[in-house]
Amino acid sequence: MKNKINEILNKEISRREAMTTAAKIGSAVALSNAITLPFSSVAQAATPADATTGETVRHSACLVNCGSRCPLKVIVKDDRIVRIEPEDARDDAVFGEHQIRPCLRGRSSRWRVYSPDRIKYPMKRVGKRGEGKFKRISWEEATKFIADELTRITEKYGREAIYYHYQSGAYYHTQGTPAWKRLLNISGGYLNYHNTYSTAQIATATPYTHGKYAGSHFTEIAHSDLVVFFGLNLSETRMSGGGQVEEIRRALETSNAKVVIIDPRYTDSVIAEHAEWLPIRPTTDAALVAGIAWTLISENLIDEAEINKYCVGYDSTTLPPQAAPNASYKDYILGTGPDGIAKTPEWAAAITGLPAVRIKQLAREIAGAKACYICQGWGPQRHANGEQTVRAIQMLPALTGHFGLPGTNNGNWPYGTPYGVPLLPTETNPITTSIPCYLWTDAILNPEKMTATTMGVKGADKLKTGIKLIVNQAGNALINQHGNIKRTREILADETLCETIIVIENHMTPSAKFADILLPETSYLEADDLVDSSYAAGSHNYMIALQKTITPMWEVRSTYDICADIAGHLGLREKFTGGRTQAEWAEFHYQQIKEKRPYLPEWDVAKTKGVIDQQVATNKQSLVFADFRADPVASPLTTPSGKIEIYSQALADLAQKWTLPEGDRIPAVPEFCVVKESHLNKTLTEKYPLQLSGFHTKGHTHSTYTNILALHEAVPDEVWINPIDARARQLENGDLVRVFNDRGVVEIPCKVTNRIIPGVAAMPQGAWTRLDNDGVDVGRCINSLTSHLPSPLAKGNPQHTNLVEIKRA
Ligand SMILES: Nc1nc2c(c(=O)[nH]1)N[C@H]1C(S)=C(S)[C@@H](COP(=O)(O)OP(=O)(O)OC[C@H]3O[C@@H](n4cnc5c(=O)[nH]c(N)nc54)[C@H](O)[C@@H]3O)O[C@H]1N2
Ligand SMILES: Nc1nc2c(c(=O)[nH]1)N[C@H]1C(S)=C(S)[C@@H](COP(=O)(O)OP(=O)(O)OC[C@H]3O[C@@H](n4cnc5c(=O)[nH]c(N)nc54)[C@H](O)[C@@H]3O)O[C@H]1N2
Ligand code: SF4
Ligand SMILES: [Mo]
Repeated sequence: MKNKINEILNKEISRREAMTTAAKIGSAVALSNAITLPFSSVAQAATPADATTGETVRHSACLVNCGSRCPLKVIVKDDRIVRIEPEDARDDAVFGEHQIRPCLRGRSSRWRVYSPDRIKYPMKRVGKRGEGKFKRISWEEATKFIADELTRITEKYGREAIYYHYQSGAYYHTQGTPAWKRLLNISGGYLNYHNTYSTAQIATATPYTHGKYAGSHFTEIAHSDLVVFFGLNLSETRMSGGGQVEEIRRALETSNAKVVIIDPRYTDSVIAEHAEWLPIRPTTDAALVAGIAWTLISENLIDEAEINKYCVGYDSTTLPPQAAPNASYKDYILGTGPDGIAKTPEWAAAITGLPAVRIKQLAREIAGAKACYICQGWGPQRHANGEQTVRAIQMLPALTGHFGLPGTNNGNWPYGTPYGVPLLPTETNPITTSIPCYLWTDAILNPEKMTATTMGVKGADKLKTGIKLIVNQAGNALINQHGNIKRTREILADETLCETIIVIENHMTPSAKFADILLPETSYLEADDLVDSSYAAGSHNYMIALQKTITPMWEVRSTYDICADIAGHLGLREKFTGGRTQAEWAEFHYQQIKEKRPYLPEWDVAKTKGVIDQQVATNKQSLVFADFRADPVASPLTTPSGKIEIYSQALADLAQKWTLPEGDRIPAVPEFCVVKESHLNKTLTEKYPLQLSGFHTKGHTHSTYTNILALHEAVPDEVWINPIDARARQLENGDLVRVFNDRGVVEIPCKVTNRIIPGVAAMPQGAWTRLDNDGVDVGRCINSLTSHLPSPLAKGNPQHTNLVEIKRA
């Protein structure tokens, strides 16, 4: 049987063929009937692996970027993965039933390993760039070619021409990204990026208001009576049983707090948290906050002396001396500021789509709550005005005093507390120049325009050279995940711009097709490592040892070994390895941890345990701003004034210095800024009347897991549209539609549902782009519709801000 499976697997099956065959036989994947569906494997989870069946248990983990990190119990027979189960719950005093359960994606990882899309050998491009035509080469040829290209590009353009692209496909500790960064650093460095596709706007804007950036853990909700979430959707985006979704479930069980969720979509979180849904127009949260603030001030629901004790710029008494006398937040809200508009609930209602009466009532509820926990997800900030939305939401706790006390938050998102597993040391990058993560295509196309005051370059006034060599490891943002795919394709297809593209992948993704050199890496089920819990584990943290669950297939290799070989060609092998194998680095890291935690078992035992240790953060680590609340003078924030900066002088200065594109603004107080692509643009909406927002779907993690057909059966990629909008277009649920704007066309079935606000459509992000002969994206990738124009301050991705029209295909 094993030979039979290998025979089928080794046959080069194209993705299209596999899909057609799968459809024909009605099975998720038609590779072999010996491989069962992941869902049936869950049903078998109760059967323990034992000697009589010839099955053994191995331990791995799902290393994708969903913010969680789930251990996987992998059942293996004859060097084949036969099923995946959740790790057993540890029934001890600390964790009770707290089991780190993987979601449907992690449990289907076997299909990632045995996918017909797997890249099996190192390959070199033979066709035009992007065509996806390659020939097999040896590892020796591949690693020598890369070493030579690094040398050639360095000599011709300098080291800033080398770029390590944003990626988040596999959070390894001893291979993958840290290995590449170590190699690039010891051989001369590379052009850096700052901020990410995930949090560009929130991570950039928050320090201006709060300094250090983090929120209270959701465990605080156990002490709240009211919870207000803006675009926070844990039930679909933080699904691990070891992470935040579990944390919030328990906290709500204790407090029974009322939950209000503000989102254009009626998300699974609204259901799971028994919440009230306030359907809002995308990009308008700052207007909602302004309407709430107007009510708070007009109805005398706030304590201005208290606000002025903790904040700068609420009213004219605490404005910095450089500011105009009517530049305060209160002036902005009451209409006595420069724009002269009172931000009444009626004004906010016309913008947000929410009834004025509900906006007023929400203001009263927040003011009247004993302990209100206010938090935002990252959807509201992934917009063209995201920075202002972020700072506006942070106003609510500041105005109502719901911060620094049990049951409260500061309006920010709560990062997990790491366990503390070290990464392979990357050494120091001799290059300090850095570009905003979203602007790498500009750094290829127009490097001369990339300066500190126009495009947010840091560490230098401007770029010395354009990007000429890209390393793209475990990422699909080379094509699929970046805004405006058509534009990206055109830039990358021109070999005179970026001369060399190196891709390291598991699968033949849209990005992999743009490689000049394509290298196959192990999947995490074929790798050894020692990893930490991820950033959405909440107050819970743990350490997992990964074992190779099967022998790595074909010629796939660990990037640690690949990078060591490239280093060898550059005469740097010893410097790269530091005299250790990858396994020895993992052991070395473990010994460092064990020195601080002597109770841990010896490595030989630990490395076979899967989850080695679990901890929970203390209450003090969980609640933010407690010291500041108790004494703002003795325990100031890390802002320039030490207070919450409602008016930011730093932003006012920056707005003076920077050159912004027409229409872009960086106000010093959190104002509602109208974006080019929204319902408020009366010209553009004549052509494209629907706002289109993306969201992170249960069906995949970005584009990882997208090629698992069983997951498509469970969670199809569909565009959500309200029955009112569907009726106007004569669309029925399930109809194949075309979603289009000036940037592209996507063909996708529609889901007609009241779970989306009228006037707005929503599409899951992460499907693999695939163009038909007419250039229509039949792969259903939203980035055929999104724009690449960056937001004003962070120069971040506005990928949720789009206007489209929809018609039947
Ligand atoms: N299943 C799954 N989980 C994931 C991921 C995945 O791809 N799949 N990706 C992971 C990663 S890397 C990240 S960065 C996070 C992303 O986490 P988020 O950025 O929080 O996820 P999104 O789905 O983009 O947005 C969250 C919610 O915000 C809503 N929203 C959009 N625009 C607005 C707005 O203007 N105002 C308001 N109030 N709400 C708005 C969306 O409808 C959505 O329900 O998720 C992580 N978890
Ligand atoms: N329109 C729109 N676009 C978005 C977003 C959005 O909300 N809307 N979200 C953005 C966000 S928040 C993010 S974080 C990015 C995510 O974008 P990326 O970081 O590019 O994430 P993925 O699309 O999951 O691509 C990861 C790749 O890594 C590969 N991979 C997985 N495991 C391994 C491994 O062990 N080794 C190697 N070599 N490869 C591996 C997978 O096969 C996959 O192709 O997308 C961004 N793009
Ligand atoms: S995708 Fe996230 S929640 Fe799902 S198994 Fe992987 S780490 Fe866990
Ligand atoms: Mo992300």
